[in-house]
Amino acid sequence: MQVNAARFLEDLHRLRMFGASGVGKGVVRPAYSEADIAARDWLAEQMTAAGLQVRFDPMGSLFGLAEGRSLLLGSHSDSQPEGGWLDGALGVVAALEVARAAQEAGGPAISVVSFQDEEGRFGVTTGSAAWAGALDRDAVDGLRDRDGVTLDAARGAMGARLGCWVDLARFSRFLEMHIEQGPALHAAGQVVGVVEAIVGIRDMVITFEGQQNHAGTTPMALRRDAFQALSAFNTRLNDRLRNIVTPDTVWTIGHVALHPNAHSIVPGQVRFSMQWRDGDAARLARMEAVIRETADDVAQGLGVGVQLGEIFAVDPAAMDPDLCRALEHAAEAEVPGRWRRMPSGALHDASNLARRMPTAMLFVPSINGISHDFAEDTDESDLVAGVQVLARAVAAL
Ligand code: HGY
Ligand code: MN
Ligand code: MN
Repeated sequence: MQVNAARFLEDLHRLRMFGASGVGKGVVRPAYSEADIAARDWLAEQMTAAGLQVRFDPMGSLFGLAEGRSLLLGSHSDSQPEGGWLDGALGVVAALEVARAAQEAGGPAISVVSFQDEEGRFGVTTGSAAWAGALDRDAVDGLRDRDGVTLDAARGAMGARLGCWVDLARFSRFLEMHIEQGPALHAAGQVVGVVEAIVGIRDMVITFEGQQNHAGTTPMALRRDAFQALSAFNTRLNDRLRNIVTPDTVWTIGHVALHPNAHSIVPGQVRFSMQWRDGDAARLARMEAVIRETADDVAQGLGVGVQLGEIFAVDPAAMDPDLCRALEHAAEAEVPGRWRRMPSGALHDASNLARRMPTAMLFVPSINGISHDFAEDTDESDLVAGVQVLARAVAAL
């Protein structure tokens, strides 16, 4: 099987024009945005041209279906609010290229997918979670983004494209190519990472309710300042987590909405995201207990109210050993000695798929380990080497 490197790179660059940020190669293509839907329409055309049958499922995930039972390859084409050109897009275009190369070589049959909302505008890996049964398909409608828009309203923008669910039994295995999004491969001068396991994640919204008041006349001792509650929570949490985390554990407060967010008003409310990740589900549960306890302590101490929202959870997922071996053999053949086994600290659609079929992932380096930023990039020679490893592994399967 021979991939066409020029065709692959050209398609990758064409995809990045949908929602191009104008800053470097960055993209702004969040789930269900105009740019996201236009990108999916363009991808659907490429799938049709490759002889695949196009189907959008009820979430808006786009499938290019081969006839009969097939391998499934792909990733996602939605982006973070400020995203790079490769996160997700690489895996979708690599899948398309390998499907075309396989057809030109006379087999095997390969289907392609671009899952919807991997980046979690409405939760965490929403499209693949609903498809694979990790999320209740009937309960997704009411999920809300950070501006309060419901998923049902947002996906309405996809209109008549939306069809019925694709039967999971059509697919024998799932392979996802992705950028590493971290520093390990780039720092080591390596070209390929074979993912052994993907970390688990917990994500919730916390709200502190204080008392909005005048910033000039309200004595410090009488204030119930929501920002001070967040500040105390963050400091105390970092201190209390120290005893239970490992150097690989991560936690992030990434979105903060302070109300009313004005210079001369003591803030009355703060609503913020609290996310934590680790490869060990038991540690994730211990962290949750500490987070809840710390939020309660801060609320009591400062006389503010606290609400803890629903938790979005994806458990740590091991990759399929046989598929990993196929990727390792292909990596050793294509880039001898320049690959490694590694965990993934980023979440992927593969986490949900691993519950339902043998699943594996392949990484290529991220320059300086940067991702979820317009500056995200990878050397084109590494992109091509990665897709060649993927094609070789697929041929061997
Ligand atoms: O956040 C993640 O790990 C993924 O990029 N959605
Ligand atoms: Mn991704
Ligand atoms: Mn991402």
